[in-house]
Amino acid sequence: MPRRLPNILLTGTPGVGKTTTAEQLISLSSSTPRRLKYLSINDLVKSRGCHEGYDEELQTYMVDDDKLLDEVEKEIQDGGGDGGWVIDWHSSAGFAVRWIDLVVVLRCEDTTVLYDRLKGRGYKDEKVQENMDAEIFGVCLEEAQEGWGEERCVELRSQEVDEVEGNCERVLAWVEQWIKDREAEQT
Ligand code: DAT
Repeated sequence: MPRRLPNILLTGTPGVGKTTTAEQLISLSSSTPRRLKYLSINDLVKSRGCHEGYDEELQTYMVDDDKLLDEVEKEIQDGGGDGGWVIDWHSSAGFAVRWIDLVVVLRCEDTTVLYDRLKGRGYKDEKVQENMDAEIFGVCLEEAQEGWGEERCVELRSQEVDEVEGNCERVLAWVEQWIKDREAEQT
């Protein structure tokens, strides 16, 4: 059974605005027939114990990828069911291509902006630098394009506050188009 709504992976370097954008997407879609559901992988890692503890030095959970991907698979019914998931994670590695219809890669290439956001979270200099390097080199975008191809990956700038709403509107317009295309295929 094809899913009724597309699944969207919202990815990008930590601090680019994935959670902010996902929350707004969920809120904007909540009063429409295309209600989207939020899946925070950060929360899943913690609530389902998909990790081998918290590394104080690296300021991160040591994620057990196999366990995590099993939990994601369960949660989104292996890409079956109704769909409509907005998945928030800093990586697309290990995600089955069939699970996801669109990968949205948020970008904040102005490193002074990203620096302030990451510092604001209390990250150590080394961790801030590591994330800024990942953003400069476009690591998340490259990873996503390798998996889904350029046509199923969209890169959106997320530097200014007012870009969040515009980005959400673009994603929602894409959802509408995805539905129309599926309906056309079935007739
Ligand atoms: P992520 O989930 O990618 O780690 P976030 O949504 O938690 O990022 O955002 C990090 C911080 O940056 C948070 O204080 C909100 C702010 N922010 C996010 N997107 C923004 C944007 N487009 N313009 C300005 N601030 C933004």
